[in-house]
Amino acid sequence: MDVARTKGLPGNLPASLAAELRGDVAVLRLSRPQKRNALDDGTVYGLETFFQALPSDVKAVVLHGEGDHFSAGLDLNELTERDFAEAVDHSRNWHRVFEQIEFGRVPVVSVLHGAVVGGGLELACATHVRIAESSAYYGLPEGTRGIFVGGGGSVRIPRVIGVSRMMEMMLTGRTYSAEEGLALGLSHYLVAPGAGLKKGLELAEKIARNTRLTNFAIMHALPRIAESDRASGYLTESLVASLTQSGDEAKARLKAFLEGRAPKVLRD
Ligand code: 1HE
Repeated sequence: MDVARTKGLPGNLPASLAAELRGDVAVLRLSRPQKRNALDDGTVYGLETFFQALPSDVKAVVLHGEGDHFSAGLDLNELTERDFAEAVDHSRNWHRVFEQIEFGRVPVVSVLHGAVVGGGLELACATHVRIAESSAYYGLPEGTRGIFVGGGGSVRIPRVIGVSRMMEMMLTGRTYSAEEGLALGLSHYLVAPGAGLKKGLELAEKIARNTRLTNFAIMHALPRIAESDRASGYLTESLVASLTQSGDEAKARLKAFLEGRAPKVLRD
């Protein structure tokens, strides 16, 4: 693996974010451990800067957190003085930024540990592949704090665990462990403490080897197809399938397999 580099990454990130390049994978770290990586406005705008300015040769991103927790969610200090209109703007900002992650240019792998709560869980659910270390736990304390999710959580989280489970989490303030989160789909992998970043880089490198068109189709077409009616879904799928197959790289990969030069699909 390459030695960490930062060349080409935006130099104007806030102190709460640290970025580096490892080959064609960019690694972004939430770096505000003294506040448990609580997401203040500066950090949220910094996420936007990072994802907007990703160098064109970056093919995947790994997002992780410094310290004992992935993220304690919204920085509650910023909540106390807002009026209604400011609160709407704040929520809409989170929506815009997290949409850039979910529907951005490259897939994002998140590495979760410790608290993954409130806005931290909303952020995690905007990423495409989630790896949990066994210390991870998930919660939506908004319900018991007298507020509501505002970072797109009510749109994304029910698509992962269902409306009923999210409702119960918010009503009772219950948390799910890393093991439970794996069973529910909050994470796709469960690894030992400290093993998440290595696994994240390994998966991001695999993702980076996919063709650009396929990654685009998986990130952008698949969720839209899944949300459309069947007839529109079948139509869109056939168009996207044809688009990806027509690429030179896809043709070369299929030919390589038929000539015995490409890996087989074997069990992990
Ligand atoms: C914070 C925050 C925060 C920690 N905003 N400052 N999120 C929550 O309701 C979760 C709130 N946080 C916690 O429950 C705990 O901090 C943790 C379980 C995550 C970690 O506990 P611990 O014992 O390791 O740390 P701590 O002593 O509680 O916190 C260390 C410092 O971080 C402390 O500040 P200090 O100046 O006294 O050192 C805390 O005040 C600070 N801190 N979490 C502000 N969240 C778009 S809408 C999204 C809505 C939400 O996300 S609501 C859920 C908010």
